[in-house]
Amino acid sequence: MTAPNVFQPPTHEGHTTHIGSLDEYRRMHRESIDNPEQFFGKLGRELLSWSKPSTTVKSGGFHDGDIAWFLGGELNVSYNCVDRHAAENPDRVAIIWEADEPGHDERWTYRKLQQEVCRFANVLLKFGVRKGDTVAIYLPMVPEAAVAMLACTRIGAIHSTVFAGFSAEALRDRILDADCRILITADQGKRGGKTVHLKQIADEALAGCPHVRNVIVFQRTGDMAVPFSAPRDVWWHEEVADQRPYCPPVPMNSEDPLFMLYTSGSTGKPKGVLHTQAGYLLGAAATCKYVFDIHPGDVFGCMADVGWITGHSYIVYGPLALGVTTVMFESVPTYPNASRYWVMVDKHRITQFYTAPTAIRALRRLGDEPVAPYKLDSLRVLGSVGEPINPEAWLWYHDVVGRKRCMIVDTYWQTETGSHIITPLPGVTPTKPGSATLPFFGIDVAILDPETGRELEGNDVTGVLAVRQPFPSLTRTVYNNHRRYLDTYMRPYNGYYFTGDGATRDSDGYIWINGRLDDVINVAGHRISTAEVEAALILHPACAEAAVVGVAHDVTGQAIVCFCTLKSHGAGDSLEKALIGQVRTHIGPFATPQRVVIVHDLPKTRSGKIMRRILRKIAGKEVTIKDYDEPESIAAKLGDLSTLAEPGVVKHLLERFA
Ligand code: 6R9
Repeated sequence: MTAPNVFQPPTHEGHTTHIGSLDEYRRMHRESIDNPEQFFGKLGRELLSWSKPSTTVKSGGFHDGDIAWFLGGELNVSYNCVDRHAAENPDRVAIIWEADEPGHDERWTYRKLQQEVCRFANVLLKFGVRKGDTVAIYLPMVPEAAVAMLACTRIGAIHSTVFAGFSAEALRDRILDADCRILITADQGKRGGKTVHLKQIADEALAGCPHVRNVIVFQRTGDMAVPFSAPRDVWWHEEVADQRPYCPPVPMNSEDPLFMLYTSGSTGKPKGVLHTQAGYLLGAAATCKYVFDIHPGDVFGCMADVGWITGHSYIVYGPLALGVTTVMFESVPTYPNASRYWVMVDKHRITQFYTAPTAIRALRRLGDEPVAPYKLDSLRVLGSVGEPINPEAWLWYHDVVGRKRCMIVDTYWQTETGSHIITPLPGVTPTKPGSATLPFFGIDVAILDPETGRELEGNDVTGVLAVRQPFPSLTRTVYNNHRRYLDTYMRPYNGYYFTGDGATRDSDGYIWINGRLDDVINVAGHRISTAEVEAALILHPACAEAAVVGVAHDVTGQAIVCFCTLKSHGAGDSLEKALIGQVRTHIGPFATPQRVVIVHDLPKTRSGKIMRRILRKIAGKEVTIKDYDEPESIAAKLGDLSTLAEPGVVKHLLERFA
């Protein structure tokens, strides 16, 4: 592996990574697959504290959907994430909160975190929450969001965190599906200088949730005009003031439910993906340790929101289980300007920085100047998550942010997997921009032929990404719908966990994620990944972002349609032609797009994922500007738009595509 596009893992003076070489990784990986009982039994003893050791390490399987890890064992997640560190290092900083207002931050020690978690756990008990009850959390990015989650785990309640960008309707559906009786929210949220009216939205949602007994309201802004109806509504600060700062952690069985998190499938209503105690926590802690090479004293900066799985595993559970400092960032990368991240990295001496390709591309679009003045010398590892990262963005991250001295970890995983499953490791994996590289411990990757389901052996193969054997942090069920769990993940390819993504194993055995299977376009028998076309488009100096979809075509089966945003405004036929040429030269004439449409904005979820479903329908002319005046027809044709960050983008796209 000496090709120019391969980057050897960097070394840092005076620092030794947990794993020292690719050979060592290969040995450990082999053992984790051949002897998972021994491998994970040992890891579970090393990384977690148990009130009762388990009697078996691994049981059950994909076929019956009865996977279980560490049966017979007992532990408490909040004890693991808080108490044991508070006992050893009470003054160590657990959470750095970087508020929306530039220059405002708070540092919470493990001692303080323990007291606040205990006080709030006692509040939950006061309001009748018991082991096994479900609690809805609809909070902005404040430390109290972590406190609420950890307090639930302390008493064995199951939390269902709903991202604070979701609408009232989406919140209502999730509260109803999980049958939550308690909602924890805030008066308002702050994001990029704007106010989010959380309590008002929550009230709207609750109009349809007669079973919710109490709403615990955290005061973020203190705006007196916020609606409040006692006795249902109570103030967080008033309630905790009356509580004792200690609450005994309830020992939980390894397979008791820990939390659920709703995620949308390609069709139908969102599913409540359920995770359990020990396996999930072990996955989060182990990946945090090895993928980010976390060592004591590190300051871990994950820029996700706690409302998504990335926030659960890599803001709250993973870093806190390891007893390091985690950063909670309330703002957006461009507020008050495009240097916000870098100011923060230098200020808090962040050692691992973790964000999404969409943010990297947005910042890259604004040039190198906002990054240049900052030292960024505390950084060792830069992570990427959520979607395939195109090589252009990867290289910018590596060169301009990482100054060519940081490891880039392109971490592939899902809400369902709970923690990383394919990713490079610092000190170990030579990286190739755009490849998630190699499987994590315990992940037995298979690439299947989509039609026959047969395994494609060897290298240089493309197919369906699946996993051959259970691993600790995999979801155990869809809340109240085990049938859907089996149908979605276990039945499509019998004996495998089906990821829903396509992947290629290249000639070196490296995995490249080709995106969701429905994003792979087949043009005249050639399978073309939308990600590949997008990566080609973005290489054009004028192109900022690209989203590519397949539309039905009479002759070739499917054809490629591209939506592009530009770095600076301007359009014209010549540029569209140049972008088409770009794809022809970078992939080949068979990948020539039928059309390139220049747009101001792409439809994205609030977590930054491009909603190709919408583009596919617009490009396929399933919906046109004529439909726009009939909201019902738009909804019927485009499906659920509740996760769309900027609803106005739909009209713009329809106009551009007319
Ligand atoms: C963690 C998270 C999961 C889907 C997944 C895949 C895409 C995530 C990726 C990636 C390529 C990566 N995805 N990470 N694709 N490279 N490094 O994002 O969970 O929101 O459930 O999304 O995201 O398509 O199937 P989730």
